[in-house]
Amino acid sequence: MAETQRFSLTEVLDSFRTCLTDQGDILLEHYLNGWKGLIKFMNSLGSVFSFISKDAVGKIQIMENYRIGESSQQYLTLQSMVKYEMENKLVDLVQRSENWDSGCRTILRLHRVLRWLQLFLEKLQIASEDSKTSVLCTEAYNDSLACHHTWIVRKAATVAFYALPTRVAFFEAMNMGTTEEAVAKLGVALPFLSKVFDITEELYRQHNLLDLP
Ligand code: 1PW
Repeated sequence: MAETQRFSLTEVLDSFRTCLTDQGDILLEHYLNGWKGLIKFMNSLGSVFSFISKDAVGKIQIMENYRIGESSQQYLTLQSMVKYEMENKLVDLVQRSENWDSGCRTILRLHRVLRWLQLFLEKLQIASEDSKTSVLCTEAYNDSLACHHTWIVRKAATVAFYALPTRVAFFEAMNMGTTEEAVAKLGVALPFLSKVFDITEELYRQHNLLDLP
């Protein structure tokens, strides 16, 4: 298969499957690989999406720096990261200050986007042939991420969504095969994405980290 066709949402969703260990830990390497795939995908959707991916690129870079930094061993899993940063008071809990770029708050931003992605893909999976991807994407956004964004970001995101192709073209762009194949693949992969989301949400809830500034 040609190199240009190698990107597929299946691979992205695979990363979110392999980031889960049998013990329920989340391996940051695979989690971030999933994100890198998503960014590749967003960039392939055109320049209107690049403003959206830019912020995520910056956040992934922050995480990669921790993963190669002097405390890299603490950043193997999401659980070890939270424990390490909390025990060492490396998280700004009330107001952004010297720990403005903690791993905990950086992952929280990405985690919220995953909820949107999950809702969006669920909608895509069950939508009728003629449904508009832009509408499904906007609905998913309004139900999840929008409340965490400023007015200007909400406006820009909504405009970007209008540029999304039809459902059929979208599945093609994701290299997921025919609509039937794509729906079947989503059926297998989405539960893993949900599990990653749920584990993260619960971990953050236990540590009271869901509203980090
Ligand atoms: C079609 C499938 C696309 C799936 C991935 C979508 C990624 C969407 C990322 C939205 C980013 C919008 C622009 C930036 C917003 C930031 O203000 C916000 N960042 C995120 C990732 O939500 C909050 O980050 P901040 O300002 O608190 O550092």
